[in-house]
Amino acid sequence: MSQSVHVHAFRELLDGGGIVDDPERIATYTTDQRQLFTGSTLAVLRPTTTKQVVDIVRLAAHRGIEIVPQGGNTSYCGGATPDASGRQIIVSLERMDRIREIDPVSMSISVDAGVILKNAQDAAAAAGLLLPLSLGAESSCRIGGNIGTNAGGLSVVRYGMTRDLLLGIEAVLADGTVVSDMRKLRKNNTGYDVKQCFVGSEGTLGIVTGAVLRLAPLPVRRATAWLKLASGVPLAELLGLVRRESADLLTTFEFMAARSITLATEAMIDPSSLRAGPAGAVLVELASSSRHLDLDELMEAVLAEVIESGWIEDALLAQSGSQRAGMWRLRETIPEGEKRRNGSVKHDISVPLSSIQRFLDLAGAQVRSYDANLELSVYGHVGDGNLHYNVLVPPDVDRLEFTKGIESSLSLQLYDTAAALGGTFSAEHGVGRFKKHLLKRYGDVGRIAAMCRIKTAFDPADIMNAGAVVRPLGEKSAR
Ligand code: FAD
Ligand code: 2HG
Ligand code: ZN
Repeated sequence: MSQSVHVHAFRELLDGGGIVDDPERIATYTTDQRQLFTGSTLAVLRPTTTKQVVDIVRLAAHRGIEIVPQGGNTSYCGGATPDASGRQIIVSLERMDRIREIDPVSMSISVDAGVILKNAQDAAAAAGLLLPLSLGAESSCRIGGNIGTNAGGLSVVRYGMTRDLLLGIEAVLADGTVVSDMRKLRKNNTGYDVKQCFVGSEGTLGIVTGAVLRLAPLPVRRATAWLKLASGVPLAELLGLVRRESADLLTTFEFMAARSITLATEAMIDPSSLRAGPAGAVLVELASSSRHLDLDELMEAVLAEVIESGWIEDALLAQSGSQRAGMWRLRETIPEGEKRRNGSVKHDISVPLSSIQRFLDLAGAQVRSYDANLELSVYGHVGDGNLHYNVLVPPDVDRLEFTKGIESSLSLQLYDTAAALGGTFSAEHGVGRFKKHLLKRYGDVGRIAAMCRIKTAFDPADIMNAGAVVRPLGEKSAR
C-alpha cells in the first residue's frame, strides 16, 4: 500500500486540522530539540480526543505502521523523533490540551496529556495550589512528555519527580485498549501499579492521553539566596546543613560553576550582576505555605551559619520579587547560553550525594588529561545528586562532528566514573534513541531483560516508538 493511501486513511479519522503533511511544517516535528538528528514521517496526526487516539492506534496496528508519540518535543535524547525510514507516524498530543478538573480538597489536577506544563501550573495556582513540577522547558513541554521522560527539574529535592506526582492515568495501548484509571487516590493497593509503567517509558508502551497529578499547598512565602562558593566547599555537606537548619523547607539547591554563569550572563539581554565565587554559586530557595513563618529570618540564620563554616564567601538574599526572578533567570538561561556559543556535549549524570565531590574531582582530571583546552559548563540539581556535566563545543568547530568525537571517547570515561560511583548516565533526560548504547553498556542485565519483557507484554509487535529505549523480545528485536 502506498504512503498516500495510508495518509488518506488517517485523514478520514480526523478533522481538517488533525493532520500535518506539509513538508515545511513537518520539519519542526521531525527534528529533535538539540538538532542532532532529523527523522522522517508519513504524517503528523493531531487528535483532539482519546477516541481519535484509539482509532489511530487501531488503524496503525492493523497496517503495521509504527507510532511516535510527541508532546512538546523538548526532550534531549531523540525519543520524540521518528527514525529515517519515513514509515513512522507522529501522534502529537498538542491539541489535547484541556484541563479536565481541579479538586482543591483532594488536591489534584486532572488534565489531557497535551496540556502545556505551565498552563497546568497556572490553573493550579488560580485554585490556590501548587503543581510542584518545574523545569526550564515548562512553557513548551507537555504533561504526556513529562510522564514519558519522568521529568524532574528545579524542585525535586522537596516534591520529587513526575513519578512522585502521578495519581492516575489514561492511556491507549498498542492494540487500542484504553487504560482508564483517572482516579485521584493516594492509596490504592490493588495489584500492579500500571500507571507507573508509563513513567519514563518514552512512548514505548502506549500513548498517555490523560493524567491526574498531585498538588501541594501554594507557597505564599519564599526566601531565595545566591551563595558565592569558597574553594574547597563540600557541596553535599553544605546541602545537608541548609536542609537541616531550614527544617527541610528547602525547595531548590541549584549548583552552577563560574563558566556556566558567564555563559548565561552573556546570553541575557539585560545581563545579571550576579557573580560566582571561586567554586561557583548555589541558588537556594525555601518556600512555605504558611504566612506565620518568617522565611527571610530563617534564611538569614541559616546563611549566618553557612558563612561561619567558611564554605561560602558571600550570600545575597533576594530583597524583592524582581531580585528573586533575576536569580532564577540566570540559572534558567544556562542551556541557552551554551546553545548560543556553539552548544555542548551533554552528560546528564547523577551519583549518590555522598560521591558528588569525588565525581567532580575524577571527572575534572579525566577532562584535563583528554584535552586541557576543553571548557566545561557544569551545573544542575545538586539537591538530587544530578549534575549537567557539559563539555562546551568550541566556537570554531563543526558541532555535530565534535559531539560525535567526544561521545565516542571522553563521554564514556565520564559515564564509567559515574557508574563506578554507583551513578547513572541519564538522571532526568531519558534514553530515547541517542542513549540506547549506554543503556546496554551500563544497564543491569536482569533489569534490561525485565524491561524487554514489559515491552513485549504491552507491545509485542513493536508499534509504539519502535527504535527507542528497548525492543520487545522476538523477531524485530534484532532490527
Ligand atoms: P517530548 O519531547 O515530546 O517527548 C518525550 C518522550 O515522551 C518521547 O519519547 C515521546 O515519545 C514520549 N511522549 C510524549 N508524549 C507522550 C504521550 N502523550 N504518551 C506517551 N509518550 C509520550 N528535563 C528534566 O527532567 N528536568 C529539567 O530540568 C529539564 N530542563 C530542560 C530545560 C530546557 C531548556 C529544555 C529544552 C529541556 C529540559 N528538559 C528537562 C528536558 C524536557 O523538557 C523534558 O524531558 C520534558 O519532560 C519533555 O516533555 P515534552 O512534552 O517536550 O516531551
Ligand atoms: C536544566 O537543568 C536542564 O536546565 C537542561 O535539564 C540541561 O541543557 C542541559 O544540559
Ligand atoms: Zn536539569
